[in-house]
Amino acid sequence: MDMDEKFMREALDLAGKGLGKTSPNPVVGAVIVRDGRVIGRGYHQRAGENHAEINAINSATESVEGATMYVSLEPCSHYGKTPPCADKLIEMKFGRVVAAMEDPNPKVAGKGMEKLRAAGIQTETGVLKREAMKLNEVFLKFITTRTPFVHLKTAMSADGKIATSTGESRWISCEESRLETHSLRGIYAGIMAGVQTVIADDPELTCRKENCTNPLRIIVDSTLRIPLESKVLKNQDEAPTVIATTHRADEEKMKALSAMGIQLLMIPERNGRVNLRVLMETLGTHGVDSVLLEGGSTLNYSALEEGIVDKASIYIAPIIIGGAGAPSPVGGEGIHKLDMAYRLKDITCGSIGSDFKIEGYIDKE
Ligand code: AOF
Ligand code: ZN
Repeated sequence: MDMDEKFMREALDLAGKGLGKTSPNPVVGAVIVRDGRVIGRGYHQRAGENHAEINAINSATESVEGATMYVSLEPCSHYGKTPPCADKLIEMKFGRVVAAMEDPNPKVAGKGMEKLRAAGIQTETGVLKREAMKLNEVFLKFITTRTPFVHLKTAMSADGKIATSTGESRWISCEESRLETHSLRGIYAGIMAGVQTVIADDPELTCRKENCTNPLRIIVDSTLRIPLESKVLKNQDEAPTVIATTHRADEEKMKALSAMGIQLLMIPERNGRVNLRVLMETLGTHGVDSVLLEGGSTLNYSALEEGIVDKASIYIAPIIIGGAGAPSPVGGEGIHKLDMAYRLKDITCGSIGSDFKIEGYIDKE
């Protein structure tokens, strides 16, 4: 087995431990190796704290002089909340630095590796690059666009329904799929749903796993139809909620919601609804780097149509519901010509519990 890949895999695994905790920073892992032995390990644990490289150096069991550092993201070259890691690696006299990918942060973008090379350190970039880019897909989108990475997640029956014709929807997917959804909620900064889903299902939209941070609950509601007793309006200390609305919002309702501690975002309209692109830009300015979109079907279509969706995960349960009026994951008007269909690329398919899952990225070309 390729030794560089072996150690980089370890660095990526370490990086993964930070998922959901480093926002808006990337997840990064680092492994220090001498003569085929790992002598130090570290990962970035939280924004504002030590970078992975520094944690690995601090954990080293012997001198790192002449050793190789495997790091899942190019070492930084800029003064942020912490000094440049590249300078530290030069000072510690590393012999070789292997990075999985270049840092897409415009402040770094190759300058970290360049600095190391100029100091006479052997460098290499691109080992397990695909895996590294996938691990930091949120950071990659956010640092270059300042708008959140949007992940559409839905669960449907084998015949493509998300509820029966009478509106019953709990539970279509199996327990394993639902658990995975909760893990996702724990690593996304925000979770978004439309008011129709709130009215129909009264979901909590929290992460019900141990030690997980609740995502910001984002409800899209252009006229403020949300019932004041909805579960998403409760427990604001543990899981805050923002409602994206428009100038058509009811004044009294606005006052009532504000009094409950709910933040309202006034967003311009597009076709009579909340302009989702503007909403994403607004959320970006509030530091929300990632959004898990959990429908319902009208909002899902609007999100696709406005081009804000980056990734989609579709859980398919081995049940058949039927009913011409039973809803499917994506409603709205839909496309008219097949060649206009939204297409997934880089897809992965597999089974989870008794369900089947298909996942991919929206092809924006
Ligand atoms: C991290 N963790 O392990 C590495 C990062 O604001 P700062 O000083 O924490 O810098 C954040 C930037 O540093 C980040 O956008 C990325 O470009 C670079 N590398 N960041 O949070 C790390 N290696
Ligand atoms: Zn750094």
